[in-house]
Amino acid sequence: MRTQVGIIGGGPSGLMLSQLLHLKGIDSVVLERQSREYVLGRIRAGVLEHGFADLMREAQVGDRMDKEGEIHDGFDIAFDGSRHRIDLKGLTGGNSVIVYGQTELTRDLYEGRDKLGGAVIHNAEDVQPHGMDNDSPWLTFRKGDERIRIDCDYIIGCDGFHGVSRKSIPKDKIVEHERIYPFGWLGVLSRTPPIAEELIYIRDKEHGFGLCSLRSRTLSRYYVQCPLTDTEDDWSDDRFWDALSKRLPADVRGNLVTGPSIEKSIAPLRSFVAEPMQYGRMYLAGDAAHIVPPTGARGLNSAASDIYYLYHALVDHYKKNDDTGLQAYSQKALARVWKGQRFSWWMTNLLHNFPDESGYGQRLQDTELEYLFSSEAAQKSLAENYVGLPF
Ligand code: RFL
Ligand code: PHB
Repeated sequence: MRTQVGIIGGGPSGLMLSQLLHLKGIDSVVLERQSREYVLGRIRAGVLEHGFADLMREAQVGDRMDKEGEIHDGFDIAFDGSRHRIDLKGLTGGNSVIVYGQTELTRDLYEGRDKLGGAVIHNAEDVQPHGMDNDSPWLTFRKGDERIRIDCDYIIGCDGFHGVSRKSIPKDKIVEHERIYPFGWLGVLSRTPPIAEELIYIRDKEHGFGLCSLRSRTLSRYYVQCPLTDTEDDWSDDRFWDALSKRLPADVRGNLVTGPSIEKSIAPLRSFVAEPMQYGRMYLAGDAAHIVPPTGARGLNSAASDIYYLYHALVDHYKKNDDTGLQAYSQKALARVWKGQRFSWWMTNLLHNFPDESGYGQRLQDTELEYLFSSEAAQKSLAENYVGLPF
């Protein structure tokens, strides 16, 4: 087989890039290790910035998002029993975010790929990139008993944190920066009406972080921080609702509608960046190159800016014979990635209980929140990062 751009990973990054390239007449093949059902079963992001939404529209898959996604002009932070609204719209001069699940947008991207006849190969086993350091790279994978080779001009690693792309780069050609947090997020999806119109981020001094989010008016998504040693089996639904309820500010506690969980999972929290995001003719994008703790809702949105830069760079290469975008890709993408890292780290520090933190550290954390609530300048900084810095 031969294609222009070989993409490893059929998550949001890989699908979005292949769809955008297709619309510009550039050929690609997406190799995905899992089945389509498996990819669509992953419950992850819920908050999109407008830059991401614009890419969805440019990729001609934004109709359902525009119809069913909810525009959110603000969210609450609850601390010490009271709630403070972060007025995203007012603080950013009219900006907001869109609440639309990653599952839904991945489904839209798959449908977009189907409609155009895009090549997405599922259950591709043992995918390997080769020859990235010369002019004719290729991919190999197994499908059943068949071993298949795809020659291409470029390889794009969109295969998430545990993917093969980044791991295929020689150790002396890449630097990895990492911070692991001493807790995880236990997430529950339930077919119940959300507790409030907008998201509520909670820091409870005694129990720690909580988050009330949603997917629709009938589907709620909640999180609480939990020890890294816990597993889903440690958390019955009753135990979860009790833990969440304890963190809720008193004035909304009565609005919580509980029900059976339809999904429950624990995600460890990690900050990670690999530099540079390129090795020869292979470029990394999205979670393959960097991840953030989900507290600032930046992960998918950071992936979107990588795809935006790569898409334009590849179009310039194929349509204008101009490689400046490709040459500048890593540097340009990383500049924005690090801002998302800083913000996610800051939000995580602001809102979680750190088991080993001293009294001094806890007082600083309290003061950071008190300062935030009292300072419009501090709220503006939060708001402009949350809605997404310009691409
Ligand atoms: P993905 O989604 O991990 O997709 C990578 C794909 O590559 C496949 N793959 C391989 N394919 C072939 N060969 C291999 N060797 C392969 N290895 C892996 C995988 O099966 C998979 O299909 O990466 P991508 O596309 O870069 O997308 C990134 C986002 O998924 C991620 O950043 C977000 O979900 C992060 N995130 C959030 N981001 C936001 O912007 N806003 C949010 O509100 C938000 N909330 C969240 C989140 C992530 C969470 N978790 C579980 C970590 C909430 C949570 C709880
Ligand atoms: C979610 O709805 O899953 C969600 C929302 C906001 C975050 C993280 C996750 O910061």
